[in-house]
Amino acid sequence: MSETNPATAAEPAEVAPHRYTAALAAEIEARWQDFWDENGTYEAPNPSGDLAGDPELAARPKKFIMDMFPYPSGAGLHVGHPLGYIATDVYARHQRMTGHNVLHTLGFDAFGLPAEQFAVQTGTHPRVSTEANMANMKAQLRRLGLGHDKRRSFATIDPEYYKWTQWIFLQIFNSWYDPEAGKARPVTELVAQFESGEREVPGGRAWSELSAVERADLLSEYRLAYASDAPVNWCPGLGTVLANEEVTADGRSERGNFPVFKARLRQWNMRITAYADRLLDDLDGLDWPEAIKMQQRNWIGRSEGARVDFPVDGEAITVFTTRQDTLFGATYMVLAPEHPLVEKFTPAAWPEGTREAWTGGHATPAEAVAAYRAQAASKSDVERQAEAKDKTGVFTGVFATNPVNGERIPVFIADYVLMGYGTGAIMAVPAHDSRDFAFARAFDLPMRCVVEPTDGRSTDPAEWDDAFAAYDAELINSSGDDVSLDGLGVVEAKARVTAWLAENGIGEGTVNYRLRDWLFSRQRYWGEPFPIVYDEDGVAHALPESMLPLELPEVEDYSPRTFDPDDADTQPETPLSRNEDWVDVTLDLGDGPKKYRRETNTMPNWAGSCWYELRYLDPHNDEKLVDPAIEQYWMGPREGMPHGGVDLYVGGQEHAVLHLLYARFWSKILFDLGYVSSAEPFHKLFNQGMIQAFVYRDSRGIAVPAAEVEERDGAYWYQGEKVSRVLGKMGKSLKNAVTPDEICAEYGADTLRLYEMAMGPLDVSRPWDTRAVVGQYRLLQRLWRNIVDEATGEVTVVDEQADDDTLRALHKAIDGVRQDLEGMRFNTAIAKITELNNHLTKTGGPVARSVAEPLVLMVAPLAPHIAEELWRRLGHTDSVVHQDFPVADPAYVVDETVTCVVQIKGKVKARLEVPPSVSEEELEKIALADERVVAALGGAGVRKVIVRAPKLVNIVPA
Ligand code: ANZ
Repeated sequence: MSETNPATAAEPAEVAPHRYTAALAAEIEARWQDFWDENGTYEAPNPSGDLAGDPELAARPKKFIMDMFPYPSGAGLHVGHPLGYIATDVYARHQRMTGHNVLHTLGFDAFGLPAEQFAVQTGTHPRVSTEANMANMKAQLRRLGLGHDKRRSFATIDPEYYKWTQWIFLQIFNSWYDPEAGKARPVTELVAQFESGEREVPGGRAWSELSAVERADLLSEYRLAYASDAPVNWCPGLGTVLANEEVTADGRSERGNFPVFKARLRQWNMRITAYADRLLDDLDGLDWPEAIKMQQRNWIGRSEGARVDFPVDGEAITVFTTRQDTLFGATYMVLAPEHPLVEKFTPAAWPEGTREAWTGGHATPAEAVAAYRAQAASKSDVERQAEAKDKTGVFTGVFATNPVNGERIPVFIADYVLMGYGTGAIMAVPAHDSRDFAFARAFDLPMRCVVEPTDGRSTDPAEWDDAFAAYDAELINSSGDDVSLDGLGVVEAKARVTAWLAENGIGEGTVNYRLRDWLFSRQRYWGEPFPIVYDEDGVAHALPESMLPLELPEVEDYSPRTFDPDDADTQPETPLSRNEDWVDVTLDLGDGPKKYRRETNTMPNWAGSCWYELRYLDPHNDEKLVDPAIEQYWMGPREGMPHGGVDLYVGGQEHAVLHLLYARFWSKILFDLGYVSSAEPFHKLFNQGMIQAFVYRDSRGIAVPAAEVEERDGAYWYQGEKVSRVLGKMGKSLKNAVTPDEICAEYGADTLRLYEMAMGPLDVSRPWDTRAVVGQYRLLQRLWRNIVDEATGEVTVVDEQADDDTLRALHKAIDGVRQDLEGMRFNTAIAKITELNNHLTKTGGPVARSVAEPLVLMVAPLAPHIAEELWRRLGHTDSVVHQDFPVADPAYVVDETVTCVVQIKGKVKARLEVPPSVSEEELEKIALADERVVAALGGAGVRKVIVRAPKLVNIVPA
């Protein structure tokens, strides 16, 4: 806004020399920031190091408090970014003052695309630009006075850090999941089982007879990190594989708008699916927002159902269904167009019974199938899953047999069935599944009602508008020669038919997951290199630990090779592969020097954030991932935290699944292998809201600089033109970013901190309003004035006893602020401090030391610089950071009472002293129990009681 700053406008022309101004705040803040750094004020002692010789410290409970660490973007921070960092800082400071040993620091998640793209455009090494960005962000964050243990900070791009990311990769590569033990075990133990014959080698040969390649292929089926030919989104125009989220609905790259093809390429994967059940089950022990747990559950998508075989031409189509109870209602089948059986089946001509509508107008099944497959290939999974009513598909020309009743049912291909889910084939039950219903209507297929409708409709699907899909209903029309489900409820019918399928070898109960294995390689430069080399037979070998870190080599060109955008038959060529000196190496991996080729993909940018909490614990360890005693102390399980983990993790909701799921997965592997005692990384999760900002747009819809917009007569104007205003995101592209630097310069960091914390409950989004910041500035000015004489700079507090009113105000504030800070209700804590401070201002006269000191201590977590300054000025020599938080005297906290008048038939019979907050029910009870009232009623019943809490009760006797 282009108006004069109200704070400076309100400043008298002659500012008192010792007034709390932005200039004084800047001086105080810089001075204490330097002091804290020099004195290591925020350094957290570790149990086996510093704590070992200090029993008092060692006895303290710990608190490990973490933020989701930032990506060092070139744009720097706007005021929205530090919201969470300030909140964790306030919380950490309060925890320190309430007797905890607090670990709080911040690192950088610094591999990633923006730096790489910048490198491609400018030739600047990503490390150079990333480090410049980090330096800038560090300076911005330091200005906020965040109490981080700086010895523990690092970036994921540091070779000393990614050495351990690579090391963890190797542990994962060298492990398999043993479903019987329910945990990961070393691959060497699996090999021992094959060698001894305890576990059979598939195909019945002996392990010793297998070639090296055969052994490698077999182990690959078990390893938790494995290379496989996975269908991926290959974009020749960009020269890289893309994540699903990077592909548009019409099958093109979001960036560059090039065609994207589904191609099978050799890629690294992580077998996260092996952990699906544990990832689900352990959610129960976590203190996370329910919505996030729900998103993880949905992502994992556990469905209990059955696999059922439908015979066809001597083969079987296996379907996955969650409604095996509806088998008698299956009137046709659908295969995903990519299903491998489709080629096998397709007969030369349309068989008898084929309807016109099923053929798609094609002369033969082969033609119809080929045309339909081509059409389906151009659609994304998202499009295919969309609940569109117009279903498409074609008949394959074959009929399958429904195993429960022997009926011949036609087999279709249709794109609403996906290859990547279940078995890629379904039995269609149009009466009870909406998608099948729509398809059956379009293709004129029979429907049979097998679950009796409970909503009043008939049992004839021909009369329906949609499927009947309920669970609490009874089965009908479901009797065959061998099995009958009629009269059973859905749950019993499922159990009955599943048992029957299993007895007859036709199917079995099974659990299916939506979760897929994690595609773990990228064709990029700016990521962790894989510690893997291939021998001449193409067998992958792990590098020994002594060869870690495997550092990223220097390259001339950071971009992947691009191709003709329409040439689907190309293959990615990674930036690392062009560096032959690096790629082709002779190494001795224990059996003499041999030639190898390095893996030239890099890890995805999620890798570095999968374990960073552990590095904060023991950041300089180059012998071990983390010292077990240190890990146990900060993260180990304890009461209320069955799986251990970080005590508080704060970050945005956008990381609900991927990051949080991947980090949980890695934790579980490290736990299984005995490297850590915590099976979960983050015990408590908190999502902060967003700081929003007004976006102003001109008539063409283009955002205009918010700072230059004027408000006049309820409308908004930019350069004489009327502009519109909506609440949106804050950011450079919307031209509405406000930087913390500007606000610090204008008011100081303490004011910014207070403003951000006072804006509302932390988990709620809130609009930024620069003009409102001054309110918190004034609070700090009044606080200062209550303790320091603005003219002389002398401390004005007196050693006299405070009056009762003030003591009550003080202790109520202490009681409330303490609870609010513990509960992360920072906005209400600030309101209580403001109230107390206003009370002191109103009372006038010098403030008693016994009130001023606890007030300063209460302010310390929120506005640490001014608190440190006032604390010292009050004569203390130790930092305010490690003082004890004040404790309320209960004698002053009890509510004062108010007098309540009790009337019977309008006449006053009693006066009661009650708390002002008494509820109506409570007050009625107290009144009716009062002996004077009981006596006055003289045994008469009560007809009516009118209560006006807390002052009046009127009783009407019967
Ligand atoms: C018969 C049936 C009858 C089904 C009924 C549903 C209702 P969730 O719960 O999400 O796991 N299905 C199975 N594989 C599929 C695939 N590859 N593509 C599309 N749909 C597929 O969903 C499981 C249900 O989704 C399965 O149960 C199957 O349809 C369908 F009244 O089988 B059902």
